[in-house]
Amino acid sequence: MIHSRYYEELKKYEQLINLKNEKADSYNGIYDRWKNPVLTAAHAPLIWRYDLNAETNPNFMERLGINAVFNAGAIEHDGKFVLVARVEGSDRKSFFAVAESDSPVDGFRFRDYPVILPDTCLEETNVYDMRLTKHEDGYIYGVFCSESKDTQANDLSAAVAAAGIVRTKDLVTWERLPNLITKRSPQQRNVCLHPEFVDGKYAFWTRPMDGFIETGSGGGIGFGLCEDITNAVIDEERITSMRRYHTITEAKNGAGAVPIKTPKGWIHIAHGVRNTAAGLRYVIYAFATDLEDPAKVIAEPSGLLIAPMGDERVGDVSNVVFTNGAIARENGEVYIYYASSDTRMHVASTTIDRLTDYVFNTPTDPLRSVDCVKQRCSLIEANLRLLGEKN
Ligand code: M1P
Repeated sequence: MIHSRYYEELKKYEQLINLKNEKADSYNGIYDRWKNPVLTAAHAPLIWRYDLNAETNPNFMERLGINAVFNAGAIEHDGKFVLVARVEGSDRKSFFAVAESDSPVDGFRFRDYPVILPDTCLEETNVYDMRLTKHEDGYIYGVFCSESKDTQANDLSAAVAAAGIVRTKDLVTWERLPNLITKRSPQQRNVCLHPEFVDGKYAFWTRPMDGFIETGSGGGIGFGLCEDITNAVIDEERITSMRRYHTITEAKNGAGAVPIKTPKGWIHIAHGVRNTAAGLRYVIYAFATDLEDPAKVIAEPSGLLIAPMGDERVGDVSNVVFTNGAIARENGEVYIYYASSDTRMHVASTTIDRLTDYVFNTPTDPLRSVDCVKQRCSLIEANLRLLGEKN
């Protein structure tokens, strides 16, 4: 017999899923934030968490809790907005689950079952942060972090990060391919497959790292080519968007959403990390690369695009915003799905036109306070002149 409490909880759950979203008040002309998170732990279906049977669960307890839902890959598929979220159980292990909606900003509902990844990598303990690429070869690829225990180290928490690869045509059946091998980088996280062939090869955005947390000598977001996606090996990685002293990418950075193709270049929405007395601070930033030579950075607006704001600042890993998925629609709309503080998913909306204007017309970072002041003074001067003319 189904526990009577189930129906009460179901009512609340349906209210949450059917909650209409609205734009937040904040304005910057670049994008609109939306008030409600699009996915949270409470969006996990009740059948994932409770045993509904009144005999085996008389107190209607959560048997398998969900701790957080964040860092989702995003894609438009069969007329739906689809997020493949990182779902973290109370046991700290993450898995992937598909949530979809007819709307880009609300109504996301998880499918009954999580993604069943073929268990081909026996040392793998945890999986997370899938980037979804609709590749011109006809497959949808998911590239994610495959984490294993570092058995060579004495430290109990030492881990090794690699890029796992799956592919699908229907988001139901997933074929697992061997993990990416980067010959010059011992660890990889935040790897993303480029949607087009480059010089007839598969192209990956990588993040060379010496260790699991520290990128060490890794200079920024890398770019590498491989002949065969079913046995992906990258010999050389070229550094594209670099880490720089006293900028938002000083500690590390990483590819985010799959690059968006625009007439002026590929627009990248990535994350940058700096260290503070309160720990690492993650923000989202943007840059553009060349259409002919996608590894060549051609525009780098100064500073951050999205920083944690209000409630977004607090969560399991506070002071973090992180994206690994955006949907650029044929009509020019762009939805940036981002997580806050490794806890929940949000959306910000913009357009290709606005993003292009932002990326190509925002001044670059002059890298020194004195030059930043000069940059700001010339803006103020031009504005005062204009206002003077008006009066
Ligand atoms: O905790 C913040 C983020 O940390 C990692 O990102 P990076 O590899 O750049 O440090 C990832 O594990 C990500 O999942 C997480 O959101």
